Amino acid sequence: MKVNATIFLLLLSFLSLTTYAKSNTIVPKPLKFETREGQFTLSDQTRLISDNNLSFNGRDYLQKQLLLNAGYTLKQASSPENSTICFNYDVTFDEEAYTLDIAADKIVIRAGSQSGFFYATISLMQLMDPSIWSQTQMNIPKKSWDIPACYIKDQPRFRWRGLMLDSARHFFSKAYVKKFIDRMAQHKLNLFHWHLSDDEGWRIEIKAYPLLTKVGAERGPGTALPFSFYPTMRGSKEKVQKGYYTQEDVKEIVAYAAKRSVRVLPEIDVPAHAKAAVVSYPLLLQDPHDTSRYISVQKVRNNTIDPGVESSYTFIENVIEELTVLFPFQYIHLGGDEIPKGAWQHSPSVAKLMQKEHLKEMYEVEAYFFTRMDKILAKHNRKMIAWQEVRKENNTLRDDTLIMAWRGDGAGVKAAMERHQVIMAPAQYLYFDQQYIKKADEPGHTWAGPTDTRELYSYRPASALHDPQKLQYIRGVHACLWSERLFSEELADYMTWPRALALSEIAWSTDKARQWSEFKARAFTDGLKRLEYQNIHYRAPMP
Ligand code: TNX
Repeated sequence: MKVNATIFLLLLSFLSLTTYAKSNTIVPKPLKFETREGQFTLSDQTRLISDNNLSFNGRDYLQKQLLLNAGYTLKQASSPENSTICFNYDVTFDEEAYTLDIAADKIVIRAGSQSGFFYATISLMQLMDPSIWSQTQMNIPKKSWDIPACYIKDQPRFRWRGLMLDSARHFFSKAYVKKFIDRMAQHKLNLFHWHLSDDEGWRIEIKAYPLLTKVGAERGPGTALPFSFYPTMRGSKEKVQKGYYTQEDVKEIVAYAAKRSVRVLPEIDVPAHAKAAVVSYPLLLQDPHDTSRYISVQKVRNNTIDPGVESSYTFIENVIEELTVLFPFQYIHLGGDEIPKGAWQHSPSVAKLMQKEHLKEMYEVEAYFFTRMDKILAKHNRKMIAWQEVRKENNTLRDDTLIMAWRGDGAGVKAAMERHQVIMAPAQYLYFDQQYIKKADEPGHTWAGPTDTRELYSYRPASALHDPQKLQYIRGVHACLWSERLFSEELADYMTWPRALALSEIAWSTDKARQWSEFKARAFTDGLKRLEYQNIHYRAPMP
C-alpha cells in the first residue's frame, strides 16, 4: 500500500514535471512564468472577446493560423461564455508588456499596446501544439488544442531587438523577405534592418534615379557590374544576379511588418560600399578628374561617393526624400563603414572642399560628410543611424544619433562610455554570416567566427560596461545576416536558425534569467518543431 502510494506520488510528480517542461517552451523566455493546474481546450466553440482595437493584429494572426490548421476561426462574443479568450485593455501596461492568464474555462490577456497584445498572442500560440505554425493548409485539421494553464507576466529587456538582412549582395524575393519578417515577429524581434544597397547591387526603386535599378541592380556577364568580387561571386560567376524591390513592394512589406509589430529600418550605404550607385550615376557621384586608386576590404575598386562633389549631396537628399515616404520609422541607416584607404586622395573636388572648410585630414572630410548627412536627415524629420566608423571626435551629429557597434563588444562599450546611444552588434557573436563551426565544408565566413548557437547565447550585451550610469546608452541588440555567400534562401535559413532563437532571448531576457540547458529544453524541442512546420531549413543543433 505504502509502496503503491510512493509510486503514485512519483508518477504524479513526473507527470507534473513533464507538463511543466511541455508547457513552457516559449522563446524568448518570459519574465515570469507560473504553471497552474489543468488546461484550456480551444475548439470551434471557443469565443473571442475584446474591449479594444489594439488587439486586432494579435487576434487576426491567431485566426489566420487557426483557419489553416484547425479549419475554423473563432466567433466573437459579447460576454464571457464557457470557453473564452479575452483581450482586455489596461492603460497601466508599458509598450510591449502583457500578461497572459490561462485557466480551464478562460484565457485573459491584458496589455496597453498593439505590440503587447501581439506578443501575448504569440506566447499563447507557442503554448499550443507546434503544428499551429504550419503555413500550409492541413489535410486533416486539428479540431481541438490543449493549452496548459499558467500565468505569464512579460516584458522585454531591450526595446530594440534587431535583425539585418543583406538584400544587396544577394537579392531575396519579396516572399522570402516577408517570411523572414514573420519569423522575427514570432520570436518577438521587432526591428528589421534592410540593407538595400552595396557594391554588388542597388535594390530599391528610386523614381528620381531610374538607372539605379536599371543599371545598378544586376551584375555578372554582360552587365555594368561584370566583375567578380572576391569572395562574393564564388560559386556563381557565370550567372547574372539581379533583382530589386519596387516602391509598391516596399509599401507592402512595411505594412506586413507593421501588422506584426516590426519596424523597418532601411539602409543606404554611403559613401563607401556604393559601387552599384557609382556605376549608375558616375557623373553625379564622382569627380571625373579623380585619379585616386584604391581598393576596398572586399576587393572592390573605386566604390565610394565623392564628398567634394556637390551633386552627391543632392542625390542622397533626393533618395532620402523618397525613403521617408516609404518608411515611417524615425531612423534611416546611412552606412558609413569601411571607407577604403586612399579614397579621394587625388580628387580635385575634395582638395577644394578641404581648403574651403579648413579640413586637414581625410577623417575630417568624412566627419564633414556625415555632419551634412545628419542635417539632411533633420530637414526630413529623420534621425541617423550608422556603423560605428562615423563616430569621430569632431563631427557634430545630433545626440540621438545611433551608433551600430560591430567591431567587437569593446567598441559598443566605448561608445556608451562617451555617451553615444549604441546598438550592440558585435561580429564575434552576432554575425549570422559566420560559420557555426570551423570546418572546411561548413558554409559561412570565417573572419569573426565560428559562432555556434551556444556561444551566441553566452553573449551578455552590457556586461563589459561597468558604469551603471551609462547603461541607458545601450539601446539594444542586433544581429546581421550579410549575404555575400548566401547563394540560396535555404542557406539564409540555415545561417539564421537556430541562432536567431538565441538572439531573441539575449535581446528579450536579462543575463541573469538565462541558462543554456534550460534554453535548450525549450528551443531545441518545440522551438525547432515550430520552424519545421514552416519548412525552415535550420541547422541541426550540435549534440
Ligand atoms: C563587414 S559589418 C561589413 C560587411 C560585410 C561583412 C561580412 C560592416 C559594417 N561591413 O560589408 O558584408 O563584414 O561579414
